[in-house]
Amino acid sequence: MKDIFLKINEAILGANNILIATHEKPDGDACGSALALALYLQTLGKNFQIFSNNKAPDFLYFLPLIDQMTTDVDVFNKRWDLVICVDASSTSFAHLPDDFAVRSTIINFDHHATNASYGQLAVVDVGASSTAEVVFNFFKAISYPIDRKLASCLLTGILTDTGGFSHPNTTIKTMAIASELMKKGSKIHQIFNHVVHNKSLGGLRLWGMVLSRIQTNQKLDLAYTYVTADDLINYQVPEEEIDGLVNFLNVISDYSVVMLFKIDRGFTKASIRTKRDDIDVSRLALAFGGGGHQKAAGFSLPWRLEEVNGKLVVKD
Ligand SMILES: [Mn+2]
Repeated sequence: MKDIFLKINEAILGANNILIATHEKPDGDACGSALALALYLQTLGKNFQIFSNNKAPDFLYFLPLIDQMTTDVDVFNKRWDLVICVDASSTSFAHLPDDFAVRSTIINFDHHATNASYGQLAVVDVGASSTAEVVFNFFKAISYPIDRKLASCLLTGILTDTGGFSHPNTTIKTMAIASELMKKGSKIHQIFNHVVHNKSLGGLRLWGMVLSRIQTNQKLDLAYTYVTADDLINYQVPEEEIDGLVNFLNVISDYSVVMLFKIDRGFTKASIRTKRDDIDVSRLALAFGGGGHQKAAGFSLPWRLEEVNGKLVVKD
C-alpha cells in the first residue's frame, strides 16, 4: 500500500487547488478524516475547501477547521486540480455532480466494502476500522509528523466508527493506532465526552420516551421501537440526539435482534442491530431494498408508520 500512498502524496504536492469531499450527513469518521487531511493541506499552503451535502453535527465542532466545512454546491463551479473523497463509498454519496466527477482527478480514501475503488488513486481498506485509520496509514507512509490536533481528528474518526472500541471492526491494529494517537497528546476521554456524553436534557427525555415504547415479537426474537419527526419537534432536539439510540437498544440480552424506526412525514427509516454472530441482519435489510453489515444494517420505506392500539401500521 506504501506505493499508492506515495503516489497520492505526489499528486497532492503537485496540486494547488484541492477539494476534500465527504458523504452526506457527515459523521465523526467523515469529518475527522476530512479535517486531518485539511490540516495537512493547510501546512503545505494549499488552497482547499471541504464539502459535505449536510452540516456537521454540533457535537463535532470541537474539531479544528470544522467551521471551514461548506454545504455550498458552488464549490463545483470552481476549478480544482484534485478532489480527495473520504469515507464515501461512491461519488454520488459525496454528492459530486456526475459531470464534475468524470472530469476531476479523484483520490479515494475509504474502508467500506461497497466502495468500487472509483477514482484515479483509490485506497479502500476494508480491514480498517475507519477511514481515519486509512488516513493515519497514509501519514505514516509519507513519514508526516502527526501533531496533537491532527491526532484528535483521527482518534475521533476511530472512536466513532468503532462505537468506542466495542464494534467487531476494532482490531489489534486499531488499538495500536489509537495508542499512538494518544502518545501525540490526543485526550481520549475528552473526545468521548464530545462524541458520546453529549445528550441534552430534552434528548435524554426523548430517549426515555422511545425506550418506554419498546414492543417485542417473540416469533422473530425482535425488540423494536420508534421515534417520529414530531417527537424531535416536541422535545426540541436535533436529529443527531438520537444517534446511538439503536446501539443502546442493542444492549438488551433477552432478544436477539433490535430495530428502531425513524418515522418522518412520508417515509420511514429502519435501523437493525444484533450482537449474535449467527444472525445476518443485512439480509433482512436487503429484503426491503436496504443494506449494511452482518450486525448493523438498515432500510427505508416510502410510507409513514403510525401506532394504532399498540401496533405499528402503515399510514400512507
Ligand atoms: Mn467510516
